[in-house]
Amino acid sequence: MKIELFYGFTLNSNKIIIFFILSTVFISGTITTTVHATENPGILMLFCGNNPINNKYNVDGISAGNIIEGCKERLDGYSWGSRIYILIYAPGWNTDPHKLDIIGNNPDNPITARSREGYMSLEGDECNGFIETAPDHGLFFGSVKLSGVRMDINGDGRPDVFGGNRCHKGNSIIDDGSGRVEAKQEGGVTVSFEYSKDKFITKSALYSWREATLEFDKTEYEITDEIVLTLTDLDNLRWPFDDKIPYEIHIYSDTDTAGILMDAYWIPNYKGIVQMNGHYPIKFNLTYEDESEASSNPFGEGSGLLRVSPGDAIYAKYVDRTLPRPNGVNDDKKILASATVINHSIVKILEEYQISESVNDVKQIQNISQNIVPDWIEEDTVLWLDGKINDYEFAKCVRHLLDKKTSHDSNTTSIPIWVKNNAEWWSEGKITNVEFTNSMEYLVLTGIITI
Ligand SMILES: [Ca+2]
Ligand SMILES: [Ca+2]
Ligand SMILES: [Ca+2]
Repeated sequence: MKIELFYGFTLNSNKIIIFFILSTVFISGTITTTVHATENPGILMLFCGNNPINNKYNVDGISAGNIIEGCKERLDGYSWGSRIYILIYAPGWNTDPHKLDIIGNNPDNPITARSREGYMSLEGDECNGFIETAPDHGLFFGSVKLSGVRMDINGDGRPDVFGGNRCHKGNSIIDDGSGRVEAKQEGGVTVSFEYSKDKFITKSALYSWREATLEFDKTEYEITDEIVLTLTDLDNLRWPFDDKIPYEIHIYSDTDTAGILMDAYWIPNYKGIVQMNGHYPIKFNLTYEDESEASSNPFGEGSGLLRVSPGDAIYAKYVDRTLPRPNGVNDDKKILASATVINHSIVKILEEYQISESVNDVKQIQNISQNIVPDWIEEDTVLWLDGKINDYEFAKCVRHLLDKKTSHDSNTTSIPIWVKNNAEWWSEGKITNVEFTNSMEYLVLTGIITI
């Protein structure tokens, strides 16, 4: 439910309640009695999809309402490495209006977090409780991290996450949070605050693994293009919150089927829930002449090199070991992507023949059809089909054919009308180079050449 208030805020139902509570506080002045023992203490908890105190912590002129207003509530979509930012509005626990009070590490009034796999409690003076956002706010901030379970995510045989349940001690509540709970493939995490004896305020959120995606930044590449391939797996780790570990991507082409292995690393993006920003890009270049070469840069910022031939498909493969149900915890899945290297040999031939809307050009094609195919073209076609010569060499044969450097004999076939249509559409930009190249290959294979 969302309501536009006359104050100009858009608030969801929880925030409206808090808003009215705060309005009451502001209108009636300070509340001097402790309310955590009363029946209706007005205590509320929010899970924020962003860090709600960023630049607002203990700053003059910022009210508790300002901070709550900045919390983008999020109750699902977390994963096993997520940090959940939490606000608890508990005015009764503002015991000293001149001091930052702390809640949740009192053994009688603990804050706890429970997931499907884990349980963590802040009871004990040494644990980082939740800290008041300003001396007289009655609003408390903390965070709980989902710690995963001991598991190898990237398939190198060594565990990358280690799980574990513990409260944090002696470090910064603001930066390091309050504690961590184990979380595996999917489940719910519930945070609870016993604000008064046997009285609890709780909030729950869902977490799950997600299937990765792998995307090239274009569908067709020039040989000179730098290729950016982006892995997105929201279940992987993020430096500096976690270890900086590589995620291996296998890159290969029709010409180099062995290809190269490239390491992808997270590009830092701290906006909102870090777990929702899971881009792990790699860059590489193409070559016709040189050997393929993986990047030697340990942080994945250098460029690799992949050997290709004109018209090749290029492929990328990543193995996602963190899959949502109905997959099991031990399942993995190959995530694949592909793109094409533009075949300039054939495109250039066609450009030389200036295929366009003009009648002359159609005649030109018709002239080609009158050409006679010599035996060596047929032989090369067989070699090409068998993969013994590459597209580039074959394209040279086609060029030769189109250059009419061929002898005439009796073997004549005509070009199918759809190939001519394709030529026309291509010249008008209605179909892509790849589509047209395919029709040219068809022309060569079946329109002109009969094997
Ligand atoms: Ca206080
Ligand atoms: Ca590993
Ligand atoms: Ca995944």
